[in-house]
Amino acid sequence: MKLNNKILLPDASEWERYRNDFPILKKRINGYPLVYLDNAATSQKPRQVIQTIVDYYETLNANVHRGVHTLSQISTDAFEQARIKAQAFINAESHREIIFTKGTSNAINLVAYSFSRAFLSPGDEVLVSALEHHSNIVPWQIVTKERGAHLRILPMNEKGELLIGQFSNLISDKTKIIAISHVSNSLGTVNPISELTRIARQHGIPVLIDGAQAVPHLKVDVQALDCDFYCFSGHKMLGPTGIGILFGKEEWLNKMPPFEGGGEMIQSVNYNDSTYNELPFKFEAGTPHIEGALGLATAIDYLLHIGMDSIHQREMFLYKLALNRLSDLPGFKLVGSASDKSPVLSFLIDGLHPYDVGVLLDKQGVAVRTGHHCTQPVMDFMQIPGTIRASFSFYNNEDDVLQLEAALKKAIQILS
Ligand code: 7TS
Repeated sequence: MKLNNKILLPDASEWERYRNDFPILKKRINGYPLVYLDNAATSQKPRQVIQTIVDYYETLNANVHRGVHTLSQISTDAFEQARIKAQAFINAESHREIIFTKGTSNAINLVAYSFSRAFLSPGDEVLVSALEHHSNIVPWQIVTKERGAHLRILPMNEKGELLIGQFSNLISDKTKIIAISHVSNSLGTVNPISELTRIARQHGIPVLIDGAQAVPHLKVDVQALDCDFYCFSGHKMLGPTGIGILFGKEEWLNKMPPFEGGGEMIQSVNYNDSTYNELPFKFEAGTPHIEGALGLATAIDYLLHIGMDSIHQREMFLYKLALNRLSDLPGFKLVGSASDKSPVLSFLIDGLHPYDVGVLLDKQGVAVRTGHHCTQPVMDFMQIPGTIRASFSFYNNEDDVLQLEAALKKAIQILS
């Protein structure tokens, strides 16, 4: 460990020890060591998370919240402990504000459908930003169309920074909710959320934050951000797929109708009517993804053991190293140069199609994503078909950056 700006940073050998916790990173792809740079799509999983899932099925498996039997009670306790871990991780005030979902998309859909049923009328507006993933556009598009309401867009500049100066002008008494990403998945821009929520608060408008790309890389405190909803996915932060979190302020969740009906979300049912369970269960119909919640709790422990500040510094070091090494290559063009960035390196090589470059990188063991990254409006604004995206995690290392550089040089040579 070394002290850097009061953060205890792991040294190179400690980072290598963390890396060794990820069994898949020992794999070879097409005869080369795997260089996994598609972390924004999904992260890899440490053996601790994998073991939690195995242990669950070998020693704990029972349905939660229903059995009188011992196993069901142990399983319920573990599941509810996972909720409390998620609550502490984002500093929510109460466990009642933590809803288990399938992931970010599911969490945004939950809010869009439930909120719009209660609060959206013809002529109303929902404000999103020009940087959103399709998951934070399409649900709002569906519900605004259903309700005769409209979608408004906060624009950005060519660096990929939101034009915050226009935010107040886009808000009116028709604006019912604002939905904005914390971090852009295709350009890596970190948006100034506290500034946005401060202005929204003055108008009394609730704010939903899509935190899918923030939570794996930054310390997130929903009370400090002062947002009303915050959504994220377990699988992008070392956890399993199929589990995510919706944080919602109790004041809103209490006023919103259930999203889905079924077991667990009710207090009583007859053929005329039903009464709903208390929070958070009102929004959790059916048997939940129990081992997913337990795996997510282990992932949170893992991240907190390293420390979000150390993770952020490590990832930005790798991002800057990669940017430095690649920017001299012929035709290299960075896409997304906001002043506040996360470790997402989106780029183009002049004259080459991103897909062709991606295929040649893969042939040399380097996994990147190419295309529009589920942000077609961002690509339309930039007037490009897509980008090549290398997204970093703390378990990447300098050798990964060098292998990316070598593979990209070769791809350029072959394709030019
Ligand atoms: N919001 C953002 C900002 C995202 O990056 C993603 C997934 C989602 C929402 C949806 O998350 P899900 O877990 O519900 O699928 N982003 C990406 C990506 O960048 N590459 O693959 C998936």
